[in-house]
Amino acid sequence: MLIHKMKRVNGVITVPGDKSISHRAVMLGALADGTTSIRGFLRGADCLSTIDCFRKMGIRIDEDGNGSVTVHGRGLNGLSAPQDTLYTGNSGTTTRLLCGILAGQPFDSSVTGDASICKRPMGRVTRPLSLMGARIENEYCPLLIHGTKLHGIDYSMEVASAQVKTALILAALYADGETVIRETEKSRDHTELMLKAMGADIETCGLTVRVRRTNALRPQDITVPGDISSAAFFMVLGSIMPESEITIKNVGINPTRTGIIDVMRQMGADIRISGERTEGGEPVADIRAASSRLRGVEIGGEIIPRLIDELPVIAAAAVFAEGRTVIRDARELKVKETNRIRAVAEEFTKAGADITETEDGMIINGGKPIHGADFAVYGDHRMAMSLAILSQLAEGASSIDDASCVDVSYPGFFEDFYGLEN
Ligand code: SPQ
Repeated sequence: MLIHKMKRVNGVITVPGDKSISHRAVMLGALADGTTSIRGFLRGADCLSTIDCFRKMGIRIDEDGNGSVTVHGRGLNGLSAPQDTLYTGNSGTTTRLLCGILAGQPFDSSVTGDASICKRPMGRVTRPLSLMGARIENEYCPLLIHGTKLHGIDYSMEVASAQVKTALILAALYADGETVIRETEKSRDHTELMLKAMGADIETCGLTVRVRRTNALRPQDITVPGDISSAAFFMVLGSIMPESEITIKNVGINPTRTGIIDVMRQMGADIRISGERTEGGEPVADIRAASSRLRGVEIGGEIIPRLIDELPVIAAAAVFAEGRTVIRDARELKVKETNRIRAVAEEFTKAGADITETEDGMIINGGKPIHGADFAVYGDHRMAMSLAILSQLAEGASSIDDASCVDVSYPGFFEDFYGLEN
């Protein structure tokens, strides 16, 4: 697809619902006793995979096609054995969180996904689950899960990962005794917030989460805020384009996700937050981004899990920022939908950007002109959207080899993107 270049962008948009919260709402809704209503559900391919997996386990889930979803939960022990392999598509979240739920069921199951999922490491989830007694064959998909009795553990995590943490929390709902999970750095805490609201026995203190077996979860009415990981593309676009201003309404600003705002402001971006409120236990606000002169920054340490998915688009911002940007401590990018360190470095280099891949991140010397190119996106939604942003200020034409992969997290991205031109 050719990327159309816009001169200026202006306007107000609403991005689709948060992907992480949408997954969790369906999963926990399925395990609750009764009907959970979800508004603002992300109808992206990943979250639809989650719905499909739970339907295969006997859960009735009604959808109106506009983001209203009703999950008819059957309780923690109400899932039925799936007749087929559970197919998780491109979704790491579905795959890893399912492992936590399936490990403690009274039935066996198998889980697999697309070619990208089959290359992503699952041992980070299956190994700690096995310490709880889980019996899971293989460290890459397809996974064979022999449901069994679980017991609590005290586990210090090896990587900062909300998916590993959540898989253990979900298994702990079925385990005898207490499970203690110690994080290295704080990762997104949507599961903890939702489970507390549903009445689970869960406590968080700093980097430690304690969970005890739960007999019942209360169904909820859940309103999913706009996804800050999707809003990030417009924060960067509004900042780099001349004479531009974009307001993104109704975005989730859970502090475990707002690293993008901190970094963009540190780069000198004119980002304003207004209308802060809490909806369904999650903080929400409107975010306005306007044209700014950006400067390079150093990004590393505890902020990384708070912006891990935004690093490709932050790298695009860094290309247009004066001076050097160094991203470190971001090894986790290598095990996403693709190796996002390598993919960003290779594709941005095609455009003439001064970017060097490092062992745990990248170094970008920004503020130099770049040119258009024919980009590969490696089937990765965040690469496709980041390259569309990068192309806006490149001299000459650009294309991407796959635009449809944006459907994973942001169906309708290009309509919203071009709708801002003026
Ligand atoms: O679900 P998936 O494929 O892993 O999606 C990604 C993404 O870019 O959308 C990562 F590739 O987001 C993850 C995120 O990186 C979603 C997530 C979650 O909902 O818990 C947590 C993060 O992953 P991790 O491995 O750091 O826990």
